[in-house]
Amino acid sequence: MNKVLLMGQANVGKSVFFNRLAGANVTVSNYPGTSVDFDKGRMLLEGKHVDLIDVPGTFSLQPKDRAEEVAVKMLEQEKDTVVICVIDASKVERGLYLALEIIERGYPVIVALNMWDTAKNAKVKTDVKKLEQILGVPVVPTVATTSEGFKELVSRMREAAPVAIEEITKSVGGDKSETHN
Ligand SMILES: Nc1nc2c(ncn2[C@@H]2O[C@H](COP(=O)(O)OP(=O)(O)OP(=O)(O)O)[C@@H](O)[C@H]2O)c(=O)[nH]1
Ligand SMILES: [Mg+2]
Repeated sequence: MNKVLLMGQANVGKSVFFNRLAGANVTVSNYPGTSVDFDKGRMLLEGKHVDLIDVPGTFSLQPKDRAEEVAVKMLEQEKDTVVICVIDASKVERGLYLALEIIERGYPVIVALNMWDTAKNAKVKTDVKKLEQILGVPVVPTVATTSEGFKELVSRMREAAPVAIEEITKSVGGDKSETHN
């Protein structure tokens, strides 16, 4: 794996993530043929420098504007990548749609439940372990503005691996024969 994509809806904290994870040598580029800007940097992962990209915010993988089109293209162009899918912890169900779409396409994903502080203040609780079981990918609560959870996030990126979508269907009860109580 030589690239990490930060993906998620608008305003979930992707750029704060990017600034925390990327060291120096950050460059801003135009996506070829568009006026859509994106930041690119490098992060250290298990002793190796890999590219880190702050992908434009997108609601889903069915693009509704140029920026979303770029987000989808960036994902599709990458083979050897891990996706950090950033979700607003106070609106988990909203962000899960995109996370599931990315997982369904076979990319290794790790989910960051960001703004965990805001969610906590609003008394919005998420059963993180349960969500991990359902999705089959690592889920880590984070507060990007303070770096809370970042150590765990980075150390668990190696656990991100492609998931067979049938496994998710099973875990949400789609296949009753596989349900154990
Ligand atoms: N309380 C709290 N605020 C956060 C957290 N992470 C990010 N923010 C704030 O949320 C706002 C949005 O953060 P950004 O990083 O710009 O979000 P983004 O996902 O890059 O947004 P777009 O680029 O518009 O898609 C900023 O004001 C951040 O300071 C967090 O974990 N907790
Ligand atoms: Mg941003």
